Amino acid sequence: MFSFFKKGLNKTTEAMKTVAPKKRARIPKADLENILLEADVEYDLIEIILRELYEDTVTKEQLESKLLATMAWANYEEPEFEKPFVELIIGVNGAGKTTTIAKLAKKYKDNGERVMLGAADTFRAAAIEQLTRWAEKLDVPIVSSRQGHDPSAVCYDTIESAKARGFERVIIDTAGRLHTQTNLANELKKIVRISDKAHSGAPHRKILVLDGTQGNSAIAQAKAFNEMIDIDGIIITKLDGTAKGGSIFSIAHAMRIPILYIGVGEQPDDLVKFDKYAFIDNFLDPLFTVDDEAEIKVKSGGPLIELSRLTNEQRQKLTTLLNADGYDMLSKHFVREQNSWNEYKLVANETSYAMEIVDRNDKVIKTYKADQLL
Ligand SMILES: Nc1nc2c(ncn2[C@@H]2O[C@H](COP(=O)(O)OP(=O)(O)O)[C@@H](O)[C@H]2O)c(=O)[nH]1
Ligand SMILES: [Mg+2]
Repeated sequence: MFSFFKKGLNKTTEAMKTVAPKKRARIPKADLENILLEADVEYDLIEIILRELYEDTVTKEQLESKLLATMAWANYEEPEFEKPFVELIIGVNGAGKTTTIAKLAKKYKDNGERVMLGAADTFRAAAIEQLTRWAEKLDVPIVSSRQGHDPSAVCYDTIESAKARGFERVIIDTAGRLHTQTNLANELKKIVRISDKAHSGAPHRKILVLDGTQGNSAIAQAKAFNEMIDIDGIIITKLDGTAKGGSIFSIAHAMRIPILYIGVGEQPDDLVKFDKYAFIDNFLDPLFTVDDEAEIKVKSGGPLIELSRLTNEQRQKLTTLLNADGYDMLSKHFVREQNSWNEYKLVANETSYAMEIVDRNDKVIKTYKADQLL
C-alpha cells in the first residue's frame, strides 16, 4: 500500500524537491509555504495550516497533525444494505469514470463478489463500447442499450437483473456531459429516483470521479456535481501523471466528503484504497528526516508498544478509547477534543506504562494503561 502511494506521488515529490532538495528535521515556515504551493495545495488552505503552526520551524509530527485535520472526515464505512450494493459513478468526460469502473469491478471480483455493470452513458456510442470491452476483458456481465436510449431505464434493468441473479454488486456508468448542464442534472436525478424504485436505497453510494491532473480546479466541478446529487465519496484519478498531489488536501478540506480511492495508472490493478495516514506519510517522507531518538516506547510486561508504530488493531483500540472520552485522534501524537479545536499531545509515559493526553503545559488530562491496547 505504501509503495502504491509512493508511485502516485512521484511527480509531486519531485516538484517539492525542487524547493526542498534535502531532508530536514525541522522546516522553516517560510519554506513550507513554497513547498506546499509547489505540490498544488490551495493557498487559502496553506494559510490556515501556517496560522495553526505556532513555532517558526515545523516538525514532521506537527505538519502531519495539520494535514490530518484537513481530512478529518475522510473515513468511510459502507452502509448496511440488502444486496446488490449499487454504485453510481459520475464525473465529467475524460475524468476516468469508465476506467475506474473496470478497476472497481476487478477489485470486487477478486474479492469473490459477483458484479454487474450498467452502461448508462448512453449519450455516446463509444462510451457503451468502451465499457463493453472492459466487461468482456474482466468477464463480468453488462447491461446496455443503444445510444440515445433512456439511461435510467438501463439502471433499472441492470439492478433488476442483478437482483434476480443474486449478485453482490452493481456499478453504473453515466454521461459526463449532455447538451446542457440542466439536462445533466435532471438526468442524474432521474437515475437516482429510478434506481431507488428498482431497489430501495439504491444507489447506495454516488461516487464522483475527479481528474487529479486538474488539481484545485476540480473543486468547482465537485461542488457543481454535489449540488446536482449529494455525493457520498470521491475517487481521484491520474495521480501518477501529475505534480498536483497536494490538491487532494484542498479537495478533502473544501468538500468534506470521504476520498475512497486513488487512481495511479491505466491498468485494472492501479486503484489504491485511500488511507489518510499512509498518504500523508508518503507525502511528508521526502521532506523530513525522522528522529529515532524521539521514539517513545511503552511496555507493559508483554509486548512493546511504540506510539509511532501502532498496529492497525492497536490504533483502532486507542481510537475507540479516545472517541468514548470525547477525543479524535489526529495523528500518532496529537488528539483533538470533539466539537472544539483544542488539540492535545498524546505521549507515552515509560515509567507508569501508560498513554497520556497532556495539555500545552504538560499537565496530564487523561491516562490510558498500555495494557488496555493489547
Ligand atoms: N495515468 C492514468 N490514466 C488514467 C487513470 N484513470 C484513467 N486514465 C485514463 O484517462 C483517460 C480517460 O478515461 P475514461 O475512463 O475513458 O474517462 P471517462 O470519460 O470519465 O469515462 C483514458 O485514457 C484512461 O486510460 C489513472 O489513474 N492514471
Ligand atoms: Mg466513459
